[in-house]
Amino acid sequence: MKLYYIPGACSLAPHIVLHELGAAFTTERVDSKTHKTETGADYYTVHSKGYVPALTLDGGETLTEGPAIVQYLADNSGRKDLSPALGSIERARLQAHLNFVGTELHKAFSPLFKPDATEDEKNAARKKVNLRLDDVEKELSDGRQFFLGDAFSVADPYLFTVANWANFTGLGLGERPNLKAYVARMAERPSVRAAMKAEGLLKDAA
Ligand SMILES: N[C@@H](CCC(=O)N[C@@H](CS)C(=O)NCC(=O)O)C(=O)O
Repeated sequence: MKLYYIPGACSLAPHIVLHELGAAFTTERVDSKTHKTETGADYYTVHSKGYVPALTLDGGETLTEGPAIVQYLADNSGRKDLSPALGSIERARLQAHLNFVGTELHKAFSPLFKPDATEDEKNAARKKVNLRLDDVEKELSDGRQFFLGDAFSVADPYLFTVANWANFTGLGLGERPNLKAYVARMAERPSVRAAMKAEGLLKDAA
């Protein structure tokens, strides 16, 4: 398998899942400005929409859309603990959490990464992100260790990746003790450290 990624972008989530699974995979970095990959290939030939992540499977098929990729990886791994059984209420909750991160939190951040966004657009984005981070804080306030409850699932790499953007956009995680502790805990997880190190995000890591 080959994962196409931009360092620190939402592609970090499937990258973490691949490490979590101990899967055999390679990576290819994509330049977000030129849409060329590190080998000089035109990324649009991999993913017609030009954004990451994309995962090319060993058989040559390419999967896109982060939530679909992490679900596929979980379903096709030997690890039954990363995603609840098909048809269960817990499975629907996993889908709800992946969708929440994708459509409510991830996309709320987008203007903060756009060089041409106006200050008004950025302020509106900060307001929306704060609202959604508050939602996550409330959900974590029952003492759960992971996004779905007491067990790590493929929703965690996605929530960690996106929530952590607050630390890179000057927004910060604010007065949200549960979310701060969650992000700190996830940042110490070996799969998270391995993926972040591979993307050059842990400069001082050995
Ligand atoms: N709906 C897509 C969104 C992916 C997305 O927003 N990717 C961003 C990075 S987080 C990207 O590649 N931006 C660069 C570009 O659009 O050229 C998914 O969930 O996979």
